[in-house]
Amino acid sequence: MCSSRAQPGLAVSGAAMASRAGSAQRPNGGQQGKICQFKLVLLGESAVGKSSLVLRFVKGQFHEFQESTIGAPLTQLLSPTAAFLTQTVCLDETTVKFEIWDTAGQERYHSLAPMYYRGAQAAIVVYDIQSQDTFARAKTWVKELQRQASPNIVIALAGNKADLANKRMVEYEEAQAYAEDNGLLFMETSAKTAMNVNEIFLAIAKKLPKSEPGGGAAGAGSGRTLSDGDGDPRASAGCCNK
Ligand SMILES: Nc1nc2c(ncn2[C@@H]2O[C@H](COP(=O)(O)OP(=O)(O)OP(=O)(O)O)[C@@H](O)[C@H]2O)c(=O)[nH]1
Ligand SMILES: [Mg+2]
Repeated sequence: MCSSRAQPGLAVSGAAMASRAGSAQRPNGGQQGKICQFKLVLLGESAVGKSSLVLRFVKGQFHEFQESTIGAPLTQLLSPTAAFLTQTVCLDETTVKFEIWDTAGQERYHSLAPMYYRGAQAAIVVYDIQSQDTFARAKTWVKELQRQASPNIVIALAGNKADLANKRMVEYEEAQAYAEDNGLLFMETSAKTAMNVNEIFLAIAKKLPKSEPGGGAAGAGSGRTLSDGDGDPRASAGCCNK
């Protein structure tokens, strides 16, 4: 069994991770079948909670006053408009390792987004349930991904800040219908309360194609290990190593 809690881990570069192969060592000493590594990008209007969702998923933390993303210290030279973290989800027979690119939502950085979603196997497009504008922006991100990202990209729509449902401006049903029409995974999330944060990453992990049929895609698990570090957004991921 994988540990069900995030653990402090090592800083690992994207290039180093991409070259890593072999089977996963479980904390109890057992061996898992294979490791699949995928590049995942978060997109959405500024202040919808992209960084907060990543922080919650990777470190189990939430900051009331999260700084707007313009870069993380280690990545500033290579990629000034996104932060890079990794996190691993254990399914029954597969370990899914996400290379997570948390982009800056400010409009002035829009033209740089393709650098991050190019080659991504998964994307989480985030909006704030308190704002129709952010939902409209999420739709334009989905369109852009459908036109310009990898054809098989798994896209999840996250209606974040679900803890503020009393100030809701986007109805659950409206977003769900949109997601259904466009073949997206959909969940309302809260980085603050952790509602559906692990779940949305887990749903993506399950939906991502594994190279071998039946290779753990349907398994349920929530264990994770943690590492974070710098890397190159152009590094490709998505291999399955037996
Ligand atoms: N109540 C509540 N506040 C949230 C939630 N998620 C994020 N926030 C707050 O919303 C603000 C913006 O969050 P960020 O995670 O920085 O948003 P972002 O999408 O990364 O913004 P950019 O980096 O500018 O693109 C911060 O003050 C967070 O504390 C949530 O689920 N609930
Ligand atoms: Mg951010």
